[in-house]
Amino acid sequence: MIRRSFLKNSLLALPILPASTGTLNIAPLGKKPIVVSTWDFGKAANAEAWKILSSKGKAIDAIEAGAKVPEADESNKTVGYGGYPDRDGHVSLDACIMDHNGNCGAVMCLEHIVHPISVARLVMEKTPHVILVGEGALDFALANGFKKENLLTPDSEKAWKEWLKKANYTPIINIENKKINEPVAGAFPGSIDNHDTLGILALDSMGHLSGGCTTSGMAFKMHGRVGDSPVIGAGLFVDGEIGAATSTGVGEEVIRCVGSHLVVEYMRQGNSPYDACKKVVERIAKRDIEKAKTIQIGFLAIDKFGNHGAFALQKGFSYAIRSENQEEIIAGDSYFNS
Ligand code: SD4
Repeated sequence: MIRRSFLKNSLLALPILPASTGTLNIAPLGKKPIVVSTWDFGKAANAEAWKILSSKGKAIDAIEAGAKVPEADESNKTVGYGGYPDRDGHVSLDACIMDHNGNCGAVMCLEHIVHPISVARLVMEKTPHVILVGEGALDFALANGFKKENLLTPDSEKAWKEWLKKANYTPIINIENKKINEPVAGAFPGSIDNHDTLGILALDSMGHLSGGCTTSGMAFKMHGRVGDSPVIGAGLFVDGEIGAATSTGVGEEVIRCVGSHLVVEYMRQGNSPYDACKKVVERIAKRDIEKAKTIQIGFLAIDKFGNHGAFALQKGFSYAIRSENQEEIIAGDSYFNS
């Protein structure tokens, strides 16, 4: 009893550092607003989101603004404009967005529109639905003033044509994950050489959480294939009372365990964001350890206090943070360490 109150008093007296690896879920002081994003390219997304968050703007606006950065970046081959196409040469995009009240919207297999995150937001705000796909999503975007554009850049077209030389068109499950056919030999999906989905989570100065996820999906995927990114619960989940999570990597494996929702549920049970991400990665690894060795999956989470953490199957995963005192890229821990 005495020891417990001493501990409690000590914790009150000292500033609490981010519980990135601990199990205690204690609110650190002054951690909002804050934005975290997957991968090192999340840094540029965070910078844009930060402009809104730092002027007391809403998390949902910060998410959209941040996600639009890699979507418009031609050099990013796995999100938006310039993303690698599917095996038939179509650049098809997936995105979703969610706020602290459970409002959400998603587009899947959307072609010709540079900013799927903005279309997802309109689905959330202007329709009674959560998901629009393919041509329906495109029609909706065009009806709302989005411009139809060619998203296949010369660079991505070249990479696709190279891939076609060796590709066996016969659909093979997860062929896009096999090293031999990867655009950059030797790279796991999601490795430093094969960057992928942007997952972005923000806590604004009002204490409201929002999240977004945007991707062109696995390179040279089957036409019509949708991964975890635009699937609420899989690629993204936000619960305003608990926290938010997002994922990157081989989407099929994330969908199988409704990964981001599971991360949030682990946080609800009192786990730190780091521990919650780790538990889900461990579950994926345990289900099929041989498969787990060959793929990359990473989770990133934030709780309603601004504590954040991440965990991945393979080394090489990173995430970017932006808050008042912090702008950095953090290397995520991983299940496999070699
Ligand atoms: C997907 N999770 O489509 C996304 C893309 C990705 O490494 O993150 N690829 O499955």
